[in-house]
Amino acid sequence: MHILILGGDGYLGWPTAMYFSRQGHQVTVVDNYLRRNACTELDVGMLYTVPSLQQRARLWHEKTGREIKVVIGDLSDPEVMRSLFDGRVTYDRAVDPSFTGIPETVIHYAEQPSAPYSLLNHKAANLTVSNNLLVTNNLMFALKDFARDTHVVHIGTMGEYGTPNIDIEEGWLEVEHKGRKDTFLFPRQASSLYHTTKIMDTDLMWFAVRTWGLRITDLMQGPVYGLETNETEGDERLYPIFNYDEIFGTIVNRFITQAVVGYPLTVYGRGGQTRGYLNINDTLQCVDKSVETPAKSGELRIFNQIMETFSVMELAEMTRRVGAKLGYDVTIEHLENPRKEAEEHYYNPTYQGLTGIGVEPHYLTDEVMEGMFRVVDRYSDNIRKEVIFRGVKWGA
Ligand code: USQ
Repeated sequence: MHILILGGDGYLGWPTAMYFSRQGHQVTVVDNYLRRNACTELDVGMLYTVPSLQQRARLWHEKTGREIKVVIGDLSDPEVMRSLFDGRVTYDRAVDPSFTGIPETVIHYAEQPSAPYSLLNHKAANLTVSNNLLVTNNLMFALKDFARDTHVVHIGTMGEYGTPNIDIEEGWLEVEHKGRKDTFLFPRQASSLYHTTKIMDTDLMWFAVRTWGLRITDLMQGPVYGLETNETEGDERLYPIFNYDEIFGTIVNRFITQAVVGYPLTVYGRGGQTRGYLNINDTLQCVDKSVETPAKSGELRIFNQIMETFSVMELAEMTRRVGAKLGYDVTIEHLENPRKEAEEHYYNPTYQGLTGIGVEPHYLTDEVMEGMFRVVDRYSDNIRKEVIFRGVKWGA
């Protein structure tokens, strides 16, 4: 299969590229280094230096003999997107002469992924809105014009639902109103501008599915943790981009980094905020199973991509417990919450769809966390305490 990965440089994009390449698929990655450049501009620091996409593809080739094709380009430019489907970008036919080049699957990660970044200021907000919506819309039009049978796997977010006071279904809700019934997208109410762009993505994709019969799987993913996948095999040059700063770092990765350098764990507010979490290896499994069993033509299939739920305080306590076992003195601090979000709330999402198509969940056990502590500790000299918390305020 030819798999096109949009956003191939990111935390999930590069591991996904190696995963499918290892399986023998033809993989092309596209990226414009938006996240790397934002990290440099904001001087956020990363746990280790990550080679460029071309360098990583070369390393991968040296290790496995497999090719990952790299295209550097801005997918919010419609011509860059269209060139991937209309023959302007040529793909290697050496492996299979009948290969048309049209990707059978597109995995769409090409978005500004950070909620705090989207609320830094009006410029970052506009970049988030324009990048995320234009990339998705450009993809919809390219598929309509050149590749209606191609299956899209898009990474959405559980944050689209927010924290409603009712059970969260997988994407859809049957509503009975004045004696009549219909099925609608589950009501969405995001708590950041970034999450709001993901709601708008879903709406753009639902329009394209209804109107042009496209086939799309939208994976509503929770925060991901971890850095080693089966393909990295302990070679740090193939590790994903790993942020621990307030803007691009996510909570589990941040808490472990904070624990390693003796920085009090930054619990925002009361810490009752509950989310669904998953291991980076399970992201790969979920995407893989979605690719293997694609959505039908004219179907927008939605899965909730989480494996278990935790509150912020539960994660902090676990980090403290595991850290103590390893000899770290971990403390917890409740900071005034810079975000506008419910700190105690009902949270009961359904998430059986992906296990129903064969995903086998891995959980955040003490052993898994210990493994992450060990890797992060190797880079403890690189950790810059001043980027851990800067307090980007939602309401300011
Ligand atoms: N939090 C803290 N302390 C911190 C960092 C976060 O208490 O130092 C809290 C936040 O207030 C929030 C929760 O932990 O309630 C999760 O925050 P996060 O920064 O790990 O995740 P979030 O901003 O929601 O976004 C991340 C990814 C995003 C993805 C989303 C899935 O950056 O790309 O879509 O997780 S979800 O959270 O389910 O919407």
